[in-house]
Amino acid sequence: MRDVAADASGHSIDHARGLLRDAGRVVVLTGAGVSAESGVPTFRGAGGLWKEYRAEELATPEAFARDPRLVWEWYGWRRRLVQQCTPNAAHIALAETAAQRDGFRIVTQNVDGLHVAAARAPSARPLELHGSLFRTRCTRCSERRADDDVVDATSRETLPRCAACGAMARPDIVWFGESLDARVLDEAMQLASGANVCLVVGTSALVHPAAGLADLTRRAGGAVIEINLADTPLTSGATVALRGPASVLVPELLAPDPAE
Ligand code: BV8
Ligand code: ZN
Repeated sequence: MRDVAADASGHSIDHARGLLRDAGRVVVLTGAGVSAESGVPTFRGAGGLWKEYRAEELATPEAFARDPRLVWEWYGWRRRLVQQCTPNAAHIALAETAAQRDGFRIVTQNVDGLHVAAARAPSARPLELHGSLFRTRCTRCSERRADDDVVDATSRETLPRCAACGAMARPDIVWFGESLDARVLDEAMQLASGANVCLVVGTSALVHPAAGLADLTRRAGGAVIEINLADTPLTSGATVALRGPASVLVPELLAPDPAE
């Protein structure tokens, strides 16, 4: 039985809150839409373009091999942009719930680090499926390093270098055509197939394998709650689909019952 409300009517919210209340294990899957109200451009929304490039054109190993300076210039721009942004009410409500409630885990496609910034406890730290804007990885020895410096992309010589072996460093981000970190993907699939509820927030659900996680929950008999401004390929299979901005609907959904 699917309960879709054009807007987030009380009935649907109550239904979704009931599912979350009764759930032992919850996995949350987020996309760019959860950070849109923090000012982070989404991929397919108006801000999805940088200069004349689409994200899918620059976020590939081929683009980096062809012109690492251009790709680093893009990631440098995104890093500076995101450093002006702060977690919104959706990030904060998710982090607070994950800190207070066992079996409530956040899995994100976002590389903006806003779920990490909102986390006040290790259990609230998200699984970052696609990496982070604030980490680099060596192109030779794969050494990973936290990095929130300003990127100097004036020439190949000025690009970030590996502190261990001196080779060129790349953003520690999963590009299109590249496999996700096997340990991270495995943990995400375990969480999804073991969850009673998969809460999907702000994703167009077009990029795989991330988009397949909600189906794992559904196939295991769990419920899927979707929060988005518009329909997605997940809507038809969702138990409850709520329409509205994440920063409003997520806190409403996760607020403790008045009685409690
Ligand atoms: C891989 C890091 C092995 C980069 C990213 C199966 C079928 C079809 C294709 C494939 C498949 N398996 C593999 C593929 C190929 C590919 C893929 O899925 N292509 C798509 C485009 C069809 N997948 C891969 O390449 C993956 N690797 O599978 O390796 C392999 C390799 C080759 C072939 C087979 C197997 C790697 C994918 C990871 C790529 N890296 N990010 C960077 O950031 O620079 S993906 C990137 O795009 C994001 O991380 C995210 O995953 C995706 C963007 O989606 P969203 O986050 O959802 O954002 P979007 O803008 O699209 O939507 C925003 C949504 O929010 C909208 O619905 C909107 O309505 C809503 N919204 C907006 N505002 C709000 C809101 N909702 C609520 N409130 C609001 N305020
Ligand atoms: Zn190295």
